[in-house]
Formats: sequence, structure tokens, C-alpha cells
Amino acid sequence: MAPFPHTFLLVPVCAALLLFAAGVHAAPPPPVPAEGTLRVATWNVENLFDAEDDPDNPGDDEYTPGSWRRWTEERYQAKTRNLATSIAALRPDVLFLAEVENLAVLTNLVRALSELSEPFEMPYIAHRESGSTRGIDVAILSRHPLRDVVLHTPVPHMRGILEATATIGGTDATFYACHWKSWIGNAEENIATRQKEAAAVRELVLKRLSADPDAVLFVGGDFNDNCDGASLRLGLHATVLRAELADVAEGPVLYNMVGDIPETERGSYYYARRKVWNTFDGIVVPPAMLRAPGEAGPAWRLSTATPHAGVYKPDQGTDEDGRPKPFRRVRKKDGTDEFMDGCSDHFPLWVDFQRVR
Ligand SMILES: [Ca+2]
Ligand SMILES: [Ca+2]
Repeated sequence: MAPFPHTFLLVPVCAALLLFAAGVHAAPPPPVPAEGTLRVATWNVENLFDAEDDPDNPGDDEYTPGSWRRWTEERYQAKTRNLATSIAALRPDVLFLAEVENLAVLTNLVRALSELSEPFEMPYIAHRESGSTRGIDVAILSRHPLRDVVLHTPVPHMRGILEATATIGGTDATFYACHWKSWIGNAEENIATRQKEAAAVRELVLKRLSADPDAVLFVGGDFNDNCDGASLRLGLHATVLRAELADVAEGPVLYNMVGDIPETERGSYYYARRKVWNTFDGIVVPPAMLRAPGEAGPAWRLSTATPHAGVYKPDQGTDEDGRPKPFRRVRKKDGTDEFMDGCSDHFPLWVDFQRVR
């Protein structure tokens, strides 16, 4: 037999072994986007604080070299490098971020991306300091210039909704970055806060769509509510079920792209205490952006490629059980401490769109 078939066989076997060595549960990144693709991703990067104590931000006191977290410059830079490596593998054109301390950590992340052995340039940053009591903000990184940056604050002392616009392929695209109220504290108050935040985003989206029914827009981030939760369904009017898009009695129903990810692969956050996967992260678009490329409508549509949406489990950010691996000091059950050297307690989520005109 000619040697050729053997060589052919050897490649997949080696790839499988490498995958095993890297941890069977991390997964290769999605395919490199084809020409004319817009890849939008969202990632809650879990407390991306620098190591300096900002006297104006009491929320950062947990993340200083002298704090229990032992948050040193070295650890901060190591976490940033892990995030950069994972983002470069995912190759988003626009990335929604949640839980960043300030503009400096974003600039540092952009620099880390450009200093990789295979640099990935995302030089444009949208960020505004929010009034968050935890001292964390939302942000947007982009390969395209961002403008008209506005922070909407429907609820005081929260992260707010960060809006920014980019002209991509000759069309304006508007991005709304979200990080709604968490589950910490009073449950009823939290639900009401999320509802208020969701309703505020809904209002911004409807305003944009009434000015231009073919508007290209993306609502992305960590909603702190599952993809079928009340704030998304009743506040934002976003669904994961395409059949529900037809119900337009209260205006257009938006589509949460999580609906296109198989249910067994949707988990982006693992709640260890209850041993359950959640999908708090999402990217929501107007229904017109789902139309087939041949139909009239927005210049950017959901990609017809397979797959076109997913949760990415990066090598650096996935533990041996296939769950998100954070980067922080943790107290173990036996009372000893451990420094986890991953990325975040969330996985990033991505969706591909394509230009149709
Ligand atoms: Ca700080
Ligand atoms: Ca401080």
C-alpha cells in the first residue's frame, strides 16, 4: 500500500491526542470567519480589575495585592494574557464585555491582544465609567471604529446600558452592552431591577427600529437571567423560540441567538452550588436580521453557515470537568487555598452574521 493513506490517518489521530492532552472538554474555536462575515461575541470576564487601589472605587478593594485575593500585578497580567489568547482564538469583530474595572484594563487587554505571537488587533474601545457599587463596567471592543458612545442609566448604581455605533461594510450597526442585576441580595428587588433594565433596552431598540425598520443592531451581554427568564421574555420581549417571533401584538419580538445553539451546548455559566448550567449570556437581534439573504431587509443577516452560533470553551478557560475555569484565589472545602489560573466563571458566546448587500 502506498504511504499516503497512512499519513492521512496519522493527522486526525495526533489531533485527537493533542485534544486529550489539552483537556477533552475544551473545544477548538469556531472556524475562521469567511470574508463578509461579522462575528459578534459576548464575554463576562469576571472581575477584570487592575492591581492598583483606586481610592475613588471602593469596589476594587478586594482586588489589591494586600487583599485576601492577593491580586498582584503579575496575576492581573497573567489573567489578561489568558483572556487575550482566548479572544484571539475566537476572532470576534465586535466583543461585548462585562465586569471590567476601568478604561486602563481595556487598554491593557487591547495591548495584550496585539502582543500575542499571532497578534489580533481590536483597537477600538467603547467604555464609560458607570456608577456601579461594585466598581465594574460594561464595554465594547471592536475591529471597527466605534462612535456615538452613550451610557444609559435606567437604574442608579448599576452598570447601565452602553450604546455604541460602528459603520461596518458601509452600514451603521448599533451595539447595546448589558450586564443586568445579579441574583445577590433581595430576590424580588433584583427581579424588579432586571425588569427595569430590560424595559429600558427595549425602549432604545424600538426607537431605533421605528426610525429605520431595517436597522442593524445587537443587544449583548450578561443578562443575569436565563434565556427563557422573565426579564428577557417580558421586559426585552426576546425569545429563543422562532415560532414566537410571529406574535407581534406588542411590537416586534426580538430573537435571542441562544435559540440557535443546541440545548445541551448552551451553558455559559455553571452554578456550582446547585450543580446547574445557566445561559445568562446572549446576543439579541431584531427578527428582520434572521430573514434569508434574498429577502428585503437589513444589510446584515444571520449567517447561513453551519455552525453560526455557539458557546466557546477556550483551552485556558476550561477546567477538567468542561466547566468555566476562573482566575482567582479560592478557599477549598478542606480549608486550604488554591489559585485558579483560567479566565472567568463564564464562557464567551459568539454569533456570525453575513453581509447581504
Ligand atoms: Ca483598581
Ligand atoms: Ca479601592
